[in-house]
Amino acid sequence: MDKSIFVTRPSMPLIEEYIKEIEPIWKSAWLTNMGQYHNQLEKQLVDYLGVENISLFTNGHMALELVIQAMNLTGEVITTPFTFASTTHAIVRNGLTPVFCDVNPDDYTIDITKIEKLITDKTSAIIPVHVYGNICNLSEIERIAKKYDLKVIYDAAHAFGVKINGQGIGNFGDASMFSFHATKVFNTIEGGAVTFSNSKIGKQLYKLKNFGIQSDVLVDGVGSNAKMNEFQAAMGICNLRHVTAEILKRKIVVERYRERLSGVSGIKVINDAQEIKSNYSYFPVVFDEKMFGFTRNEICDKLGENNIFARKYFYPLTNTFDCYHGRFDVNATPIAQYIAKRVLTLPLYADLSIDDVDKICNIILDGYQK
Ligand code: T4K
Repeated sequence: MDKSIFVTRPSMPLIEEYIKEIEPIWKSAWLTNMGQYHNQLEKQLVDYLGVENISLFTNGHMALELVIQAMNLTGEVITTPFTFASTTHAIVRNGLTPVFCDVNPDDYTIDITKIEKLITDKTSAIIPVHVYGNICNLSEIERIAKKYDLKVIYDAAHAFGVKINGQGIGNFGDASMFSFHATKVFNTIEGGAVTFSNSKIGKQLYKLKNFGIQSDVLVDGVGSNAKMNEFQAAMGICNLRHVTAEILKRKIVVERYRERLSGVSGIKVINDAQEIKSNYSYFPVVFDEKMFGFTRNEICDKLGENNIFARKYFYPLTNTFDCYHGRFDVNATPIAQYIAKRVLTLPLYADLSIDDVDKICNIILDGYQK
């Protein structure tokens, strides 16, 4: 049987490199609670991401939940349903109501022409998603947020290291959340971060991820526990040494996919925008069954029969989840619905060989009639 190919595989340092990195922990016996590795990684990420402020978390989801809490949002938050469960859950778990805006059909980010119609006197923020690392329309979102006095928190879980006109993507809006999960371009096993513009938010975030503790004798916030531990941070320090090379390897994989699949009738792939330095985090393909001759599900099954496990990110839409049954109008986001039914994210990771990409493309194109 052929080896299995999964949608992704974590980038990892050599085991020797990680062991060398963590050895001092046995002397210091300092395992967590904002230790030396945590602080070192924070500094290194400020440089790498080109941002002013950062706060590390035990995972991306808690980072998002707590930055929403730190902003003291109320009422309604405009967001998109074409995302991972985390984005919507983080809003709901803060006692807020997500109001779903449709996505645009070009890059599946929030449709900026539809935001203003959704704003009411209860709206306090917009939480757009840089889905697959595709960057939202930053200037238009900023214009709308200013006009209606709304906070903006970007879900940048997929956008680690992405730059626009040379500027780190974590510099936009009031804050951005990055995920450092094992499946991401850069990982700390589990992990995440918030980058933010106002240093007051930093103090709030620090407290919220550490039980609301201000000092030994003063607890003045209802905080959680979402600290990144030293083993996670050490993994991050190792992975950060290699991340630029890993992104380049991903780029080669993506270029091969594009070479094989662009221009095929009924297959939509997204190309790099000129002003964007991409991180090549995901490779989504949208199948129009009428033109291509096969449905997304048929292609997904065919790949599965060959031990190739592509994923239907992001199907189902979060506004159709069972846990939200009857709560949202599932027909309010028709473009997102169209894409979610047809999208497949193909395997993509730094060590995926070009032979494997060709094998995947051959299976996809098998039986396709020009
Ligand atoms: N916002 C957005 C837009 C997100 O996409 C995410 C996470 C978040 C927020 C929240 O960030 P975190 O709290 O996760 O930091 C995976 C990831 O677990 C999740 O981080 C990610 N988005 C989501 C898109 O994908 P699953 O449920 O699909 O993971 P799983 O376990 O099925 O893994 C996918 C494939 O990856 C496996 O088939 C094989 C491979 N894999 C996975 C793991 C965990 C490995 O090779 N090694 C591993 O250790 O959610």
